[in-house]
Amino acid sequence: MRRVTLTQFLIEQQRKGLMGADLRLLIEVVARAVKAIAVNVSKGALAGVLGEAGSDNVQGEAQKKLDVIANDILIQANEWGGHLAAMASEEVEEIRPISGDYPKGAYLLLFDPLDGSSNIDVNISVGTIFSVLRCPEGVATPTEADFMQPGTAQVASGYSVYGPSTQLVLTVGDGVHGFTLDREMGSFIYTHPYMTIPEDTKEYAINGSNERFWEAPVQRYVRELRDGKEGPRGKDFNTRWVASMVADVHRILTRGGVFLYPLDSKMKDKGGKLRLMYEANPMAMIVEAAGGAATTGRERILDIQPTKLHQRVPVVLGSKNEVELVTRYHQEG
Ligand code: AFP
Repeated sequence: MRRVTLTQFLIEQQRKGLMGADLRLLIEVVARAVKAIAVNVSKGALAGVLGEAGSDNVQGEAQKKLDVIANDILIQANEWGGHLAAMASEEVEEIRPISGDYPKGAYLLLFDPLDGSSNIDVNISVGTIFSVLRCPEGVATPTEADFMQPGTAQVASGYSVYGPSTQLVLTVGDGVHGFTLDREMGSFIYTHPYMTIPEDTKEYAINGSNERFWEAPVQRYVRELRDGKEGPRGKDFNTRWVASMVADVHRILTRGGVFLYPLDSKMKDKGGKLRLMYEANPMAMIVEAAGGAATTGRERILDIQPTKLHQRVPVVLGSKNEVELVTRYHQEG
């Protein structure tokens, strides 16, 4: 069997006119950073990388050592290549313009360096999420305002999941493609062409401990799922909740499902739990490109006009018919 590497795949995409050389380079550099993060994640306690870093991130959450390591790897890998005008990280308050020592490129890169990091110490899958925007025309030194583009403006997005194998999943708009890291060869191999999400599912993911804080439409939806065969849905549903968004989304891309991190009364003033620019937008682009849907319960995620770099939103994504039902329940109030 012919093994297609990520590099070959990207060159073929470029030949089809789906991306330029600079976007190809950008994705290759992110993939290289992902390999370096995978090495650190997989060493675990042997490399002394588990546990707290002793600092808080911009979200006020305790940083793990691997959060800091993954963030540094992504910044160092991407800043000198000439393909970026600026970067923004979920772990860092301000955007990071490309230093004057290096040439500037046409793209803005946003990333959540290590999503699900509270799972690291218990050896459960974590991941990296990234989103690529175009730097507005004529802007030499981008500011935060230049990042305030809706998810529909993303030119590429992707994530890696550091699990039993390391996988990289990405889209440049033409379908969703998955690659598995061959650790011996050090290269990503194209293993999952055109990943699709079935329209229907019997599996849902939500942190049920928040039930009493949810809004009525989400309480209704989940109650009906739990009522199973005897309830209005007429079929049994199963729950899965990894608490690493990458792992939950990856399962949905592999076999369907619906993922909810809805608004709840504990975090209403913050707007939700998950971050629009680093989690919701890139995942929504992937999920839609795979035939699924992604909303806040009220509106399509990709249509949101961001107002803040670290903005949070409610998220409902996955199998289309379930996402549409949740959204309808919100409209009905
Ligand atoms: P951490 O990166 O702090 O572990 O947060 C992970 C996350 O943002 C997302 O990946 C999970 O789906 C969600 O939080 C889990 O939230 P709960 O801890 O409330 O279940």
